[in-house]
Amino acid sequence: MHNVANISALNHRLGILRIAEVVEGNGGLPRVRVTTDGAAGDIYLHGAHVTSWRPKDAEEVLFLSDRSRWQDGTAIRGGVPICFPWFGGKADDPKALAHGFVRTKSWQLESIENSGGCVAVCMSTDSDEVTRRWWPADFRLTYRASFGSKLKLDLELQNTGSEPLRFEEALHAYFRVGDVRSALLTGLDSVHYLDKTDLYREKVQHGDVQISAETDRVYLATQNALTLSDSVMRRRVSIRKWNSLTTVVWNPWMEKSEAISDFDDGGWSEMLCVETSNVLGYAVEVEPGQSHSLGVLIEVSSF
Ligand code: TA6
Repeated sequence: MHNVANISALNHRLGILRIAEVVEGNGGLPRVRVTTDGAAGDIYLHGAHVTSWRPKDAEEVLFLSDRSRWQDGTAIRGGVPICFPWFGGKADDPKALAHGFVRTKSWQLESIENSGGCVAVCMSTDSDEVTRRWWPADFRLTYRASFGSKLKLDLELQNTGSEPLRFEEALHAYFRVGDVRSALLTGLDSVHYLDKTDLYREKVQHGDVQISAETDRVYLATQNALTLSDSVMRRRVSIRKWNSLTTVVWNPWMEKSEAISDFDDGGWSEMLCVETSNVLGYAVEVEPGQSHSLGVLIEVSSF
């Protein structure tokens, strides 16, 4: 389906010479590769999945597993998977794909625009007979990833049907860190969370989040901006979000990551997921003809 001729036709139609090219990525999957004076980045049509972002003079910001699979029907391990229309398992169907069906689907490349060195790549996907088998809804999703000195990700859902829609969503970002054991996530002090490693018990965060064991938490009713401080890479990653009422923080730690076949050895210590989301009781409702957008702005500074 993704043959070289199609990739080169897409590049001919939408690529921007020396700035954004559609190329064959891992597994032969089409990828938009952005290279400007200010930043470099990659986004796959498979899942509209951002796998890399490197602002000028900075190291890679996103974690990507060396053992990721690159094939239709499977999610890429790392980068920024898009979870929709459910998060985790589907409550009423244990056979449904975890985190929904759009991260394993091929999206349409709509446009690539360069504005002052910031390159915005826009992709979309619509409901079809396959998605309706899992979720009987009519929708259009549009995703705009802007690669520049900041990374801006914006996911818009349009309800194209005649019934109200209720869904969960997440930009499940895997941040690369030097050593998660010495990373600090600031901005969630006093926020209540559900601890998925402890039967979803509700707890309260005291101070910064420090990772010293498997961590899988849904922070509730929070729109707070966050800072991920990394004393090994000597940098701070600022994470500002909008239209999002939950933040998920995940690190599988050693044992759990060993059980995940596409996670590389030791990868758990080099990543932390901080996920802009609306999940569980904070699922979003959208009336027919209406839309909703969820977004995050990521910035890096060194120290
Ligand atoms: O965001 C945290 C989480 O829901 C965890 O519970 C964990 O399973 C993770 O996502 C990864 O899910 P995946 O389906 O990509 O293996």
